[in-house]
Amino acid sequence: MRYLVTSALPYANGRLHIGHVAGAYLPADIFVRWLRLHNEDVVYICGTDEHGTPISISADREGISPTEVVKRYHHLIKTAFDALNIEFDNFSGTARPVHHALSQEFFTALHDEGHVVPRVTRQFYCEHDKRFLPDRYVEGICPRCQAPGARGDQCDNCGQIYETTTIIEPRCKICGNQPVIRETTHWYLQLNDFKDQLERWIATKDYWKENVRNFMLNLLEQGLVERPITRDLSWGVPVPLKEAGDKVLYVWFEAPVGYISSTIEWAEKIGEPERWKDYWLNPETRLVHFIGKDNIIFHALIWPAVLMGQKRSYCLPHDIPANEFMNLEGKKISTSNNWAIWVDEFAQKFPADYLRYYLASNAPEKGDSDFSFRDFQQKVNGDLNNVLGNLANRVFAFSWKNFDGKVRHPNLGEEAQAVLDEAQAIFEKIDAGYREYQVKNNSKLGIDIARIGNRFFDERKPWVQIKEDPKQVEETLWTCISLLRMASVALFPIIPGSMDRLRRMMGLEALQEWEKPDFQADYELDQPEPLFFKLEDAVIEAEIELLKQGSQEPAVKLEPIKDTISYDDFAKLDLRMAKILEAAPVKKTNKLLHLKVDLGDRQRELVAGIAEHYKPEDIVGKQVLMLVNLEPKTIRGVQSQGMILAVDTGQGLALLWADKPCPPGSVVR
Ligand code: B3M
Ligand code: ZN
Repeated sequence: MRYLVTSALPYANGRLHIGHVAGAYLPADIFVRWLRLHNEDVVYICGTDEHGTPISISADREGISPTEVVKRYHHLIKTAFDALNIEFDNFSGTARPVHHALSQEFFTALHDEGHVVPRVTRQFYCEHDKRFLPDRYVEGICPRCQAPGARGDQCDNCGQIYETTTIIEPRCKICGNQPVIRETTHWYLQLNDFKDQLERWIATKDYWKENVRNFMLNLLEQGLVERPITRDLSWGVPVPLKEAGDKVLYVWFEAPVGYISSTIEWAEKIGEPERWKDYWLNPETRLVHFIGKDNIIFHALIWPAVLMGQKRSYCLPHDIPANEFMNLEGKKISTSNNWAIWVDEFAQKFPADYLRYYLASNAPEKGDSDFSFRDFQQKVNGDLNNVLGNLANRVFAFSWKNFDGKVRHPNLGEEAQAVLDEAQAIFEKIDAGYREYQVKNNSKLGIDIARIGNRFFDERKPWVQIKEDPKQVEETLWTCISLLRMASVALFPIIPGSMDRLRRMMGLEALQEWEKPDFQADYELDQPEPLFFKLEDAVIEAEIELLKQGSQEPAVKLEPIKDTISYDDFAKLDLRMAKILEAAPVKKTNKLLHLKVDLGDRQRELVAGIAEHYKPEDIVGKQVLMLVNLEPKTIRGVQSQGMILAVDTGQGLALLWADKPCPPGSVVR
């Protein structure tokens, strides 16, 4: 079988957190590893989503260009995937030329056939910022489910997309003002043109996950409305029409095309530039899109329609395993509130397989799941250490001690045979489970195989039997090693690194294909080393503390920008560098410092509300920015002649220094 597997393209505007990984990446990587073990022909594709308002808003916020945002986060995201051993065949980005060209071709094909038509439409416009406000530039209340915080193009709460202008209590994300509605022209995809084809196609998808199928059936029932696929933005793929001016393609129109452009890039990299066609232009290819539930509508409805409207016949999605979300310690993961665990950071502290195992055993397959550090500790200590690691340790130690690491295939008695049969039945279930993306159940079943081994070991008591019946002990050890070997195959897609090591310790070759249980082998063991180590309470407590602290850094509350002033207004401010000569607390308050400053030609005294943030001895001798022509005011009996300036960071005040020494009194312009 030929497979093309994709994971949703993460926006290149932030770091990767565990929620992303649990939904769209780890399950895909596990599936792909399992396919490869079965010698299936599979290409696993991803890349960063580098356009759209998520990127341009981040760029505005960080004061850098979209290109810089994309470069920074593409790199960080890729590093995080590497750290977790998520192995794509290609990891591209949608700002690359090959993607631009292909996306435009996609648009043109639809346009040529009349599936895309221009419409004069009403759109939010911010009079303050003098621009149209696409998608995430507007926020308000969802017109469908009434949830607050709904974005212009989609509501996070109900997953619905809607006509932006129907959003309730809209606000401009840049300045906080209420936008007005203006007319502009956009190009609309005529989804209805594909209605029959979509319905026939969906009818063949009875094997889809229920959440995805129901979502689709529901949409088809509601009726397909035309969707605008162009935007007023300066960052994106230009619309390939003269009359479109400098509008760009809607990010959700072109991002899925990234699956193809990334495959083209892959084909070029391996030196077979035509190879991508073997996958994408082959109706037999099983195209599998791993995504989060908020992406269903784009992958299961709009993207297939876009593919149907092309001149070439592309394969359509075979399956769309969409996962639910993962929460963190009972709360929704939120990057803006810093309530998140960053994968790159986490992978520096813990082995990748711990996270892979935990996320797999807790995968949000049917409903949302929760990451909790206690539970993480318990799964690592309980399952990996106490069950799997323990079986390996005791069997290896015992075999070395008594048999010099050589365990020969015995004449199997009934008891041992029954144990092997029991494990083999589980092993086969696991194999079948991977085909259905059953990551969660398979992690449990894989550990169950080792559990059977521990039970058998305990029953047989080889530490007693070694004196009375060494033959039986050999049988016990061989049986347990056979179980470990089964586990090393069964769990390989989930925790490949540890299972590689386990096989090395068993004197086996690295796993190349899905190995059926071997009940004939003799073993010459390698020196054992612990497979896993325990997570101590102190380590876990420190992590919990860190998470809580991090989230207490309040995200800076941005205030609306004040009304425009003229240069003359600005020029009225007399700003200078002032050198602090003396500083002392003002009596009976803990907020104020009494300062004496040098302005070159004169000295001044003033009261500054910085005592909670700076100690007198830390600022004496420093030069700070000061407004010197503010009208004097008496504060706590001191005449304050001016004001020193500081940044309100949300967590305190930061004084402003110059980055070169400057004579006291130097003017700021
Ligand atoms: N970047 C949305 C997201 O990260 C989007 C996925 C694109 S897949 C083609 O949720
Ligand atoms: Zn605005």
